[in-house]
Amino acid sequence: MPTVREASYDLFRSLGMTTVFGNPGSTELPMLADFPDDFRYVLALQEAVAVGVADGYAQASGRPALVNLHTTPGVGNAMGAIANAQANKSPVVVTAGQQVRAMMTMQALLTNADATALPRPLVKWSFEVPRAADVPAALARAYHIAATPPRGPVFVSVPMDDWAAEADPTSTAGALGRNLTYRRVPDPAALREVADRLAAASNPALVAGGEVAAGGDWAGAVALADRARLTVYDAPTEGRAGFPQDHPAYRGRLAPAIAALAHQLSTHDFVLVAGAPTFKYYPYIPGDYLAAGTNLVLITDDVDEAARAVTGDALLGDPAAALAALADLVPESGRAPLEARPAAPQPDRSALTAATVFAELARALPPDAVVVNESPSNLTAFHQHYPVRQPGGYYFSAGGGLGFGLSAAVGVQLAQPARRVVAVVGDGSAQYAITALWTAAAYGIPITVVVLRNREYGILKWFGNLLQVKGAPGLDLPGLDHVALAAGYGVPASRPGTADDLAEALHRALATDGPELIEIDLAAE
Ligand code: TZD
Repeated sequence: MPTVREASYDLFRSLGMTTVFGNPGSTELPMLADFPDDFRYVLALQEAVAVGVADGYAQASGRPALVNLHTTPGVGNAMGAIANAQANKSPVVVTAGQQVRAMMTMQALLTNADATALPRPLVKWSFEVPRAADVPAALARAYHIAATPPRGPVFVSVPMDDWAAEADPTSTAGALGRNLTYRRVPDPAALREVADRLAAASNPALVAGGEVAAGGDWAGAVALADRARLTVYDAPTEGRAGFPQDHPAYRGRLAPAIAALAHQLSTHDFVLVAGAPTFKYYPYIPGDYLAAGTNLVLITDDVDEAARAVTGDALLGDPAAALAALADLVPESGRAPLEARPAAPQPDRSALTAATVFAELARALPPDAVVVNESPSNLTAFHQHYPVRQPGGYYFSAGGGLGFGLSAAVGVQLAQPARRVVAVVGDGSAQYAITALWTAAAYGIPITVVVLRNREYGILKWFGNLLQVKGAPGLDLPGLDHVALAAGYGVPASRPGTADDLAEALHRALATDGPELIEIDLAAE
């Protein structure tokens, strides 16, 4: 009779989850005992980093990623990253250790007193197995829930004595080898109606959300935009790109403020939003959600997203499949294809502004490179100067929790060894997951980290102006030296002072087989 541990590893293997991201404590050691040779353990030095790495890995591999955390304090440390994974719709299977069953009632040290309540609002399913023998069945259920759209994190707490218990052969056999098809096809009649509305519109637009390309390609979105002559935008505060940003029909990102967004869409009589919430706004600038003549339809596989949308009709189903189907349904438009916007003027190379840095990145990186962005005050400059050209080429945390950038870059690079991954992070943001540098160095993960040092929480000063807040403390960050920090974690680093030096440093970093860090002292625009 296999033990719970043996049966669980058989299950993980059958589900393709042979990498375990984690940070162990004594309550996790029974799970990690006799760790099988065909599995890989990726150690993070803090739990938020473990989950952030797994989030990047899950998104970039398109499959659930397995995390193992320490009991209460470990899960507690990871909460911000679990919130990010929820917003990113990232299928992360979080397991955590728990005290032995015999000592849970007396609440011995390391007992997670209310294990399932701890991460509850952030996960799709939170569970502690009533019977040790059913741990493999619970893990299988967790995997399938995480993988079903809308995808997201799940949590299973496992008492540490469960791993050595005998697995229930019947429930284990039931859990192994099941195949689920997760994609939901939209209603054909409703799709037909959307196709008719698109065809009848005089100036239709597509807002391509990140979920459009979550399956790894955006061909349906491109085919539909080309055929129906759609003007294409990114959704505001989106975590991924859903459309090639060097396509002539692409017009940039929508503003995250209510009135500004309505204004941007006001020339369109019909707007199709696919794979993004309508809309994720911030800050609050009140106004009408849409101009009087603009009609909107949302296509999403997230029931809650459809229900809470502030305006427009909604159609439930897989957004990529829906766009591909619509491309077949709509007639070829008689309108002329859109011409590309004029390119943004090349920034002056004499000073290392954010714009100069991003223009250098756009020059240096191959088209299939991946940028993980966590540089809050430079987001607009980034999108002006760095076009995302291939699916999966851009990640940003849709949850807004800092620490995603450095961690997710490590996970994306592990999932996509053939692509070069660059993390672009602010000097403030870098601190929330700085130990990810150690993981990158320890496992030879060849990310390039570009730290933009402005010695402040720049975006918070910008918000301070907007909100007319004066005299707020805690917004300056003097004295951070990332070249020295990188050295402490075993990552080679440099601080180029000119655009030419930066180009050379990037060239070097992109050619090495380990991580490198480049710190830029940002010049003001
Ligand atoms: N804590 C966490 C976990 N997430 C957050 N988003 C914040 C705090 C608040 N916050 C922001 O939303 S942006 C920001 C903070 C502290 C400043 C980031 O500083 P930076 O970048 O140096 O990385 P900028 O470009 O100077 O703003």
